[in-house]
Amino acid sequence: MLLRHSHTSPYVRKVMVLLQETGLIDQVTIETIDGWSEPDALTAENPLSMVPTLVLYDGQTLFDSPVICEYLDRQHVGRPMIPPTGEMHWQVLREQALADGILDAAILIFMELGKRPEEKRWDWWLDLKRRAIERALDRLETDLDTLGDRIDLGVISIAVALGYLDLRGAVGDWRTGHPGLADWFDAFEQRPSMIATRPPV
Ligand SMILES: N[C@@H](CCC(=O)N[C@@H](CS)C(=O)NCC(=O)O)C(=O)O
Repeated sequence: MLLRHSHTSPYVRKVMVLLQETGLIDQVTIETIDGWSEPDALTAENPLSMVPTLVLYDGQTLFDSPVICEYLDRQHVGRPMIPPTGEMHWQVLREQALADGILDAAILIFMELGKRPEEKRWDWWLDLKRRAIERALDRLETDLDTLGDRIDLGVISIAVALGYLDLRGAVGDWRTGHPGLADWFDAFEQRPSMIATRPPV
């Protein structure tokens, strides 16, 4: 398998942490590519020109990190990262959706602040996205006791989203208002899978 990769993409990092945690990392060739420059190799595999994109042994491609993670989770024999049934199945998927939503909002903020000329900034839009992230963080702080010492796609997604907030500073200091979540993240970040996938600063 071939994974189209970027060192700073949090969606790629989610896939990479899952590959590390499941031991599948040795079965995947990692190729770094810039989706934003629409390279032919990537657009041929994924018309959206986005990373992560996974090329399978038969040449088929998968994209959107939740789809890639679900596929990969069926390729190993260890404990599933997405519990197949029951309440935890939906909890893990809900957590992934919440974490990916934080990422979507944080990336929009990053684009608005980092790429758009200052005089064209849309404050209403920025505030809307910041409030979405704040509410999501509040929810995670409230539900902290459900995170515990689990290792699955839900908590991987949450940790990757918090790591991206640190990387880009989209909402400034998120830790002070969410001390339990910050402690949980500081511990989770020490996992070898998180250390191995840290974005360059
Ligand atoms: N929903 C997608 C989001 C992927 C995504 O936004 N990737 C960004 C990098 S962080 C990208 O490749 N952007 C290139 C573009 O939008 O042209 C996923 O979960 O995989």
